[in-house]
Amino acid sequence: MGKKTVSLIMLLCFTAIGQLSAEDGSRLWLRFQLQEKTNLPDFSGIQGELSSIALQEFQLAWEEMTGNSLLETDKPTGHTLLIGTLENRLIRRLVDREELHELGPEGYILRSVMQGKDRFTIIASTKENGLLYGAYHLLRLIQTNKYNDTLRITERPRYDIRILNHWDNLNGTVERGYAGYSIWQWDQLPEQISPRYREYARANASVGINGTVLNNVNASPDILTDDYLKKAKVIADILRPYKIKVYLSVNFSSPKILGGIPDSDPLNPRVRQWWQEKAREIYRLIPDFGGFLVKANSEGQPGPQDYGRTHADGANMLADALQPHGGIVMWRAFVYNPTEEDRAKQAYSEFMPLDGQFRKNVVIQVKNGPVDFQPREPFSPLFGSMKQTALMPELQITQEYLGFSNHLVYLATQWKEFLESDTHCNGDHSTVAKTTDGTLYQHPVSAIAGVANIGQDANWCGHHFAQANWYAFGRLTWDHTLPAEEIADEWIRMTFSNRDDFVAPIKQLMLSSWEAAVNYMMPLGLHHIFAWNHHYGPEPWCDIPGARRDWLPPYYHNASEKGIGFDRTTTGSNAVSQYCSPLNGQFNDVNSCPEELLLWFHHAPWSHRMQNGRTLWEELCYRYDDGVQQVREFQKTWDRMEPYLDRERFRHVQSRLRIQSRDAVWWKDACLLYFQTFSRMSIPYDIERPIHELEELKQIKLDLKHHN
Ligand code: BDP
Repeated sequence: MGKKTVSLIMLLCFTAIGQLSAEDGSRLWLRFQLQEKTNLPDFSGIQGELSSIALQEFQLAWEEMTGNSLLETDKPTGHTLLIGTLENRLIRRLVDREELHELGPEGYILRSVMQGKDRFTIIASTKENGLLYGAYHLLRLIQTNKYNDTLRITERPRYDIRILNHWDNLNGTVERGYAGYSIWQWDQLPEQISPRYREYARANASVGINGTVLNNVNASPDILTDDYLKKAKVIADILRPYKIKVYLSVNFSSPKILGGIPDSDPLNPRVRQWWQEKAREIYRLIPDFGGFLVKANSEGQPGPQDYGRTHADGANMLADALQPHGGIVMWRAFVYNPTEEDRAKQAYSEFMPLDGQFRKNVVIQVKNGPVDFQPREPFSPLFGSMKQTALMPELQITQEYLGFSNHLVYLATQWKEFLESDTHCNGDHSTVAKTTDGTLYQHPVSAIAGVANIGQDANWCGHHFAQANWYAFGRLTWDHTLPAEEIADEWIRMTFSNRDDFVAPIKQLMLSSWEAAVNYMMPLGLHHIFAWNHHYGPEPWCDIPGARRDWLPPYYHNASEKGIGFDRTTTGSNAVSQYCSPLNGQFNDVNSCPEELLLWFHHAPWSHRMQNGRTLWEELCYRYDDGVQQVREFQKTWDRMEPYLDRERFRHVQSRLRIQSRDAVWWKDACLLYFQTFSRMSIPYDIERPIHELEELKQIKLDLKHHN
């Protein structure tokens, strides 16, 4: 038997074993499947510092992909992979120093270079951070069959801080978490260390995430006790080699609760001193500690307003404590009160007057929309408007309002729509991304956060496809100009298969999945019509006497015989005025308001004519039905994919799609049956009839019997 035949047999055996072995999703997109030789670079050796984490990670992956390790070599011949900083003599010779410096500590060059007969693939950076990201870039190219011998890649991240927010409680539960208990096993730390911590670090580093807030924004003061800080230190030590900094959410009342001080007033010198000492204590344990995340005076959390002080007073006090150590404060703008003012206006009303009053190491963390991670919202009007203060977008990776981990919803499309929204606040093309990444407004630091969807489930995120959202979040924080499609493409290839017959339909499915969910849940700008407490299913009717109005669906949809939607025009709450011109005018006019946001900004009559000629009521019916039909198509597409993947993941996704399909019908029926009780003049909705027969239904009387 020739050498070639033996390796072919080995390859086939490996592939067969790979297919038989359990695929529980635990390896995420870092599966490094055994590759066919034709897909691999013809590296003859590797050169770099053995202690380099980038080199180690590359070797590890290479071994998985080839079954062999790469030879370390001092004397490059053939095709050498060269990984190094400017301390490496060869790198100094082959790479322009200036060019490298311009890319900063996290940027890198990934390049193919010929030197006489010798070929090099180079990963160069001024720091180890860049080498690590470069190594993962090269691995991604190999895994997705995109490696070639003419690479000319220079990269640097768009945001400085690319951070996950865990809403994980110290008792192991996760607020709005749908993938099991928290991965942080506080009860076992610091003695026992879960192997998952390191896997978590690798996964994050591979997509460019460089920070993590370990605990819930609804923060227990205990996190700042000696015990918990020692536990946090252990996690920080594990994440550090992967260039991930640890941050903590803090409770504003900590000085009072832990320090025995009578209050936590930010202007009280004893309180200020308590925070300074706490900061020193933290930095003794975690020298590169990132800083604090704070939810203050929001949903019952304590804050500076408890003492008649402002958000700026509170944030600046913490910023002063962290400043000597290089830490930052991420102060959240998610604030609203049960006042008469439209909830969507409140963050802007509270924070705009404070613009310019925050310390340089404070970043205001603003949710993408003005209300709360709804399936679709316009961007928060703080973006673009607040110019003297650094603002960081907060996205929600966990699907609190998008079907938990039961629904397949790829969120990169939603995030792209948000990041590319033009605020017009600094002329045309002042997109949200450009107003926050340092392009248009310069601040000492730029940042972006995502609420994590990670838990102890074997597949980390509950749904195999929810991993794509973790992945996409990282990729977009690194480069928000990447198309959602390209990110999906990479993820599918690395997570499942490179086969085009699989990649193309699944990519299509992912790209339409967010719009489908908007359709079957809350089309045309409807929002917050969930069951008020768990946020899973529809309850547009939910009205609890005595409860806060701004937690209840009727506050948001305002359905009546006259019409439906929240009037935020100049004759309504006037939220439109918080947007820069010409958006304010555009949103204000029912004829120029984007139809996707119609009911966000307008209370429109049921008979309102849509651009396609349908009435609003008809369009609502069609949208809900479209959503249902789309999910049914997803099911069919997925069923056709059976031959391309392992049984375990196939079945898992298949059963989740079944739930999603059932839920989509539930949403459609609940919302349409409820709304039509108001829309009497319009065509009735009949639960038994497909909506596309709507035209014929004009004469048929509503029959609610089936629903009861
Ligand atoms: C809401 C969640 C709640 C969070 C809050 C927040 O329902 O659990 O605590 O946001 O962001 O979406 O603080």
